Amino acid sequence: MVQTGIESIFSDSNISKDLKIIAEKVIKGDRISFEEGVLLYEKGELGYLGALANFVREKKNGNYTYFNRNFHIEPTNLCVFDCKFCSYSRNFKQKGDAWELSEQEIYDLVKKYDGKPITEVHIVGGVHPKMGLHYFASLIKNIKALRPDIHVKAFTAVELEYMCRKAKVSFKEGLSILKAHGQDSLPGGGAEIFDEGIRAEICADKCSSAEWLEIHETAHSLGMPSNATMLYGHIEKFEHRIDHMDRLRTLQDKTGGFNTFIPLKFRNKENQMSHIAESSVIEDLRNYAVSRIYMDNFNHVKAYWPMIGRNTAALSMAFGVDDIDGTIDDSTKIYAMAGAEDKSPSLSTPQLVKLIKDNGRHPIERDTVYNTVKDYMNYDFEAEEPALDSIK
Ligand code: V47
Ligand code: SF4
Repeated sequence: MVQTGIESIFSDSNISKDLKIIAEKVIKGDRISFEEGVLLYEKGELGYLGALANFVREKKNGNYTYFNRNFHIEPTNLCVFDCKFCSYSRNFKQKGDAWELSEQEIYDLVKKYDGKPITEVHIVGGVHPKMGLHYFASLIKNIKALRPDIHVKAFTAVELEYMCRKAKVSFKEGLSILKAHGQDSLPGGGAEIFDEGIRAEICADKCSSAEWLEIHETAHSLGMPSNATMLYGHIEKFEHRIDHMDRLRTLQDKTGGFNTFIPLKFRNKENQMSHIAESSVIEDLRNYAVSRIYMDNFNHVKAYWPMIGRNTAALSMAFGVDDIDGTIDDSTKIYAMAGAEDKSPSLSTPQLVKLIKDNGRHPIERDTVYNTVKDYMNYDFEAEEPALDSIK
């Protein structure tokens, strides 16, 4: 296993004493404190952060970079909430270009993947008062009847809080109903930034940070794993990012139920925060690295390539990232509408494998919970899987 650049941290005389102490701790496998996390953001330059994050990444995941074969269903973009950063939702007064898929349209979408070796469906959307807990429970049951082999990763904590409140059930009851109908896990959305002051400014009316954490804790207690995201690069400060990660790290100590941490770069097109400049690619890479170093009890850090583009995703593999998500069909609109690099986010498996190999990493197709589905290091696509990803 190659651990590039780690010695340079100690030999470089330009590196301050406090950063050397942090590096020593990380190399020994000790946890860094809140203050040390903030210091990494304030003082850690790109080379230092990359070397340290790559050390952690290779210790946890070797040279592997994971991806999965999934597709997205977004039942609607109508939403009762008004997050200032959201380019995707439409409200009920000005429906404009809003969509509401019928049940049949959703099943037709699932059938499009008949015979395709997809392992996961990711279902999220706007929060629609007519699409409640029992509607979604039966929808999931029917999707599972069409594709019993598929893992259903569905509903952000924001959607779940609303569904449970409307159905007048506790989070535990609501999640148990969804689980009994076939929901396997939760995606990481809706977390944004946990700091209550920032949350009040960017997404005042949706579930609170405490509710987000309670829903994920409850899901873990029921045997439903989940992911966690962090929306960064808007009005938050470094200490808010560390506070966010710290609350997740504490919950992960308690439950161990998180699969992966996903930093999401704020994109500024067509939303109420368009006046805020986007973070630079360098800041994105620094942020992946600090996340990898701070989140010592998360096994994986994911770069969501449809959001940051394939070039930054490729670079991120040297800054702590070991997962670049999946071969996502172009039904994912949330980022295209917010100004993401990849307007039609679809990479075939051979393209994704090439991206990973060209960056010196070992491509592994995983399922949602990181079991290996296939090792692609020495795979010959032409000989073995002709036109695997062509979905018409
Ligand atoms: O919570 C919305 C973000 C999230 C913008 O769990 C924006 O595998 C940037 O959580 N700029 C939803 N981000 C998507 C999500 C997700 C994505 C991929 C994988 C997984 C997973 C989860 O999208 C929202 C919000 O944080 N978002 N608008 C924007 N303008
Ligand atoms: Fe609705 Fe989610 Fe957009 Fe917020 S981020 S407005 S909850 S769709």
